[in-house]
Amino acid sequence: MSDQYQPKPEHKFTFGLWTVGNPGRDPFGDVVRPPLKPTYTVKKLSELGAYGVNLHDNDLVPFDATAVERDNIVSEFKKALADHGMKVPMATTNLFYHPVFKDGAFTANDPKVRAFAIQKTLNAIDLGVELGATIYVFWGGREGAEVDASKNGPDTVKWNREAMNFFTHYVKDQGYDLRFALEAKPNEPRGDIYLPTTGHMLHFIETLDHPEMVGVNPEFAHETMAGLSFIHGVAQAYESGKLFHIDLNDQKMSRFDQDLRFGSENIKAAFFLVKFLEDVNWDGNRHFDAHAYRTEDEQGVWDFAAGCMRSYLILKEKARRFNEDAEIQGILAEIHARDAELEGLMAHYTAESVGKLRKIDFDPDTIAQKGLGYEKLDQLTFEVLTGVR
Ligand code: GLT
Ligand code: MN
Ligand code: MN
Repeated sequence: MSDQYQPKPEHKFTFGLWTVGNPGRDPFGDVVRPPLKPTYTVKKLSELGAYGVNLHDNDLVPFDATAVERDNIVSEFKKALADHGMKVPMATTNLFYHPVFKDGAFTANDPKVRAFAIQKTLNAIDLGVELGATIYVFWGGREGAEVDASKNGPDTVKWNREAMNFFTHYVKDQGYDLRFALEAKPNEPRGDIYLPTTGHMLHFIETLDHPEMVGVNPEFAHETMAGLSFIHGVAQAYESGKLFHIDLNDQKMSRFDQDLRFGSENIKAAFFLVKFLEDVNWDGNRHFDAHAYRTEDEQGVWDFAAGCMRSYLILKEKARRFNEDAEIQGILAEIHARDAELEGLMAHYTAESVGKLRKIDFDPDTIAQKGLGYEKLDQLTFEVLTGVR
């Protein structure tokens, strides 16, 4: 293995405890791997070159743990983090596994369930902050419906909003350094999940009491399940200052949430994503929310984790080559040729610019005759990716 592709903490790669810890259960079959102890996962991931681990409250502390058990588990885990120089940059709440959440958490019809979900999340926020997290993810996997007669659409949006507002006020009151990242998914485990895409989330955020504290956590698999372009959603979130976190994995379109090893399916889409994050020098962690195939034993799990990071670094190197390729850059320079006068007119509405715009004598037929060279550009991209250039 070339050292160039060896992950290091400075690359800021993180994994959820639930990702490498995924035991391979699916709706048709039981676990295929024994559970991994969180402290062992910390050690193994640090040996592979990761920067940190992220977790749900119950990935670390069992749902029914007593306060004393909780404190013992947390102090043992903190020791493992310190021993291996690992961080917990992000935390989240498990609001989907226990049967109490079968009809949702913040959007369950039963107010007792909604209140319990808020109580559980307050405790989980405290846990995340205690471990050093500065990003808190909300993935509302059970916030949805199969029976549309069962819930009133606007109520579910309102309840979701009230919960988010409750938590932003709590975080401010506590003086925590914590921002929220909302993660969308179109379906699974619910027939339909509310706020199903990153675009829905971006609008919802603007309706909150403290929108500045809340951004998104787009996931490659989830946008792809919805048939959408992940990179376009990521770019929009970034441009709005809302790309607080990211879930990297891979996915075949229109299927169940596969959470595949990063780069394993859509190489070109993964490439443009990595290129984007690196070109804009995005300062977030490169978090992998994926898991090993069900066919794997523990060694396969570490092969999977190493593969996610190595593939990212390989694509990063390909992005560097793309950016330095004279022929590609020549085509891009032509495609991106600017027109300061016209762009100045379009940038801001004024009555004067309307007058000027109306006077320009465009020749649409001539403009339309120009070929744009995208065939060549895309072929050159393919050649960079396949190592021919
Ligand atoms: C669950 C889900 C992921 C979310 C996790 C965070 S939980 O594994 O499939 O996409 O990011 O709650
Ligand atoms: Mn995810
Ligand atoms: Mn997923």
